[in-house]
Amino acid sequence: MAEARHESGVSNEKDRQLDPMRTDSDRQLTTNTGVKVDDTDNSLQVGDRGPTLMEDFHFREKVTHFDHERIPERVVHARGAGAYGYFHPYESMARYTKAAFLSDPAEHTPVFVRFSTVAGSRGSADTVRDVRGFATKFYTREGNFDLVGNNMPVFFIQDGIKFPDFVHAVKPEPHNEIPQAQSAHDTLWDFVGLQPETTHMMMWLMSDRAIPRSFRMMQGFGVHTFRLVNEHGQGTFVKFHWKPLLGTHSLVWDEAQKVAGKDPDFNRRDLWDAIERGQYPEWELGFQLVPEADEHRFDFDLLDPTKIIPEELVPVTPVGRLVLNRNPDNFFAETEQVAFHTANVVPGIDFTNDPLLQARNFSYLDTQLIRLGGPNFQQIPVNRPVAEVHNNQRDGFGQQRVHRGQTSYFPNSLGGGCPYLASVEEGAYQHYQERVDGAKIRRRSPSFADHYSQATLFYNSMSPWEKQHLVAAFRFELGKCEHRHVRERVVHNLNNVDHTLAREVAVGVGVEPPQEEAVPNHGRSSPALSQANTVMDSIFSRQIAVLVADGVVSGPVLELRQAMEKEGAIVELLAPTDGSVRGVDGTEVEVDRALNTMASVLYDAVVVPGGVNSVETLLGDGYALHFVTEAFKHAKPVAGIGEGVDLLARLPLPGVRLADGGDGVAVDQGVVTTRGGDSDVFNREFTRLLAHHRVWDRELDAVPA
Ligand code: HDD
Repeated sequence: MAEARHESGVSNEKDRQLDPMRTDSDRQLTTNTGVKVDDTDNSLQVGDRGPTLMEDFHFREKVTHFDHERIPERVVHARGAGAYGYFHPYESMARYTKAAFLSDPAEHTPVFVRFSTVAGSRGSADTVRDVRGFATKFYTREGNFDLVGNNMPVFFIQDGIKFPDFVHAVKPEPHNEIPQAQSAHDTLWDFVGLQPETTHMMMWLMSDRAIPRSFRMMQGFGVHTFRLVNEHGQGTFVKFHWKPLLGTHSLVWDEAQKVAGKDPDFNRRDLWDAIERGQYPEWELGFQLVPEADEHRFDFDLLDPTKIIPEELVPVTPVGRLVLNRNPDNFFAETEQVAFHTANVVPGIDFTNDPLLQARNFSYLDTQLIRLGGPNFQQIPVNRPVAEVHNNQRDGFGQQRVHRGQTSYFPNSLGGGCPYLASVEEGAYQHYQERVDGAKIRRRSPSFADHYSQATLFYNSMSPWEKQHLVAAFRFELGKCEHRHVRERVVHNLNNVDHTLAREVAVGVGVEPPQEEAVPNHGRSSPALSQANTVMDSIFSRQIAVLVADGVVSGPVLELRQAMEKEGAIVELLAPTDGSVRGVDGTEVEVDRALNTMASVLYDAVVVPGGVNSVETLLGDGYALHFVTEAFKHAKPVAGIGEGVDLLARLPLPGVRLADGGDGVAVDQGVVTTRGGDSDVFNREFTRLLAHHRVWDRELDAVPA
């Protein structure tokens, strides 16, 4: 394992630091004190039939360790998946920040990234409707910088003092711990209806952003306005953006719910597999930069975390590239024990007075103390900086270092004055010297008061299919609320966003639609917010299912496979049973998986190739028929070749025009079919559809699957 890693050239400073701590258990079994063990199946007992003896130290140690194996899961973001990689800037950003890791394109900074859901516990499913965490630890040579972001650019609340209320509302209800990992329940919507500052974020949560196809296909945002500081002490406001190279793509809600059962590890597995295949996920870091002089230029407050800076007002400047190229060796040691903290910053990056950020700067350190059992958690391998650590903080549970010398205080003369202070010129962190004065007050700034304009901006920016999904999501979620007044209040609140939206949601959840428009829709939009405008130029790492049985005409299948794999897609042959099928020409074709172990929801597209007997077998297999129909329902490209087209003709695919007897290639509603046409044309059309991710203009609701 370690060798493979080095061979692939992934090794970096962090990797080398971890190496001595890696343990391979390819030796004789011992106790924790290193004593060799010859029997770990039978406890020490008196005679054949017991009792067990207290002196059996091996038994006691083994069971005691087991009894203590669990640590508290994260209070939010408990379920996650992580990976190592590196970051490098495209060019020096020294004009804005003195952070060393942003100053030299040649410098590759090691990173660890953890993606997560928020509401569910550690064992919940990946594809629930939820925000996704996107937390990056940069192991820079000036210390660790943690960018603890989400896949949505705004947040539910404006002040961190509301965080416990919000989390209590969104988590399973306290009396019965139902529902797991879901937002469709009364307490969340009760809170939301009473707390209008949640409105903008709820629009994001009801959008397709909340059900990403892959961690590799979602954006990341630092959310808050941070501050960059250059070597002259000059500050610039900044919003951090991560843009996935593969574009921002989502599942269909019906699909997401089914995936949660078919493969609860869907997103986690996808990340792991892509890295193992060498298809390393990549993101581009971008900055929205706002000079300090422009702080009050906007019709919202830069300190308000429920607001974006529309990209049309301040474009995103591309800054650098993040690549994830190594899976962790051990989930608990690394992904579970990694400890992020918004206050982990390096010289050149500073905070603003965003009250949510200020609260976070308290909360993250605090939570690690209970979660990781004491103040030495930074010494856990995944958390250790690659920068040197020297201070007088000693003792505490789990201290790993053996500090030598007589002194552990400052100032001292007995220890030669060590560790000694650094000057700012030598790289010491200096907090930005912002002038602040005012009375102590407990009041939300009036500049945070507009909760609707940007929610409306988001709504206006959605394509017709995104609006449809949004309305359907509100209907689904509110439809799960038992209390009518909860539904009513949310609908009433939505009327402040858009009258049509409120009315459409109202009809779906059986409450009286608002008669009057609360405020006129301002009509502005921001194209950058729509997933319809994302990257759609590649089928890299897309998963294609090809349904086969004995008698398949294998030639076009192999051609298709070759063409797709050349572009980085993954093609799997599924048959009623695993092993192999016999092609119509007698050749043996290897099968990747048995149909019943998979489901259409685990693929991006499906192909039914030709072969009279193969298609006849599949036509008699309800599972196969459901597979194709369901793929169609979830807006996926569907393809038929030869007799495979006959199978499609037997399915309830409303109004789809299929290839006739000629040698053409028909493309209709994202269904590509040919009876014997040009395979290049066929493959090209199929690739184009797949690169577009989904065929959103299809009528999906009519399909029974
Ligand atoms: Fe948080 C975890 C992101 C607001 C308190 N948060 C956590 C993680 C992410 C975020 C990605 C998981 C880190 C990991 O993978 O270990 N949180 C956010 C974002 C927020 C936000 C983008 C708003 C912009 N969080 C927020 C507030 C508070 C917290 C306002 C408290 C006042 N968050 C926590 C926490 C967690 C956490 C309780 C749980 C586990 C942990 O920190 O390490 O401290």
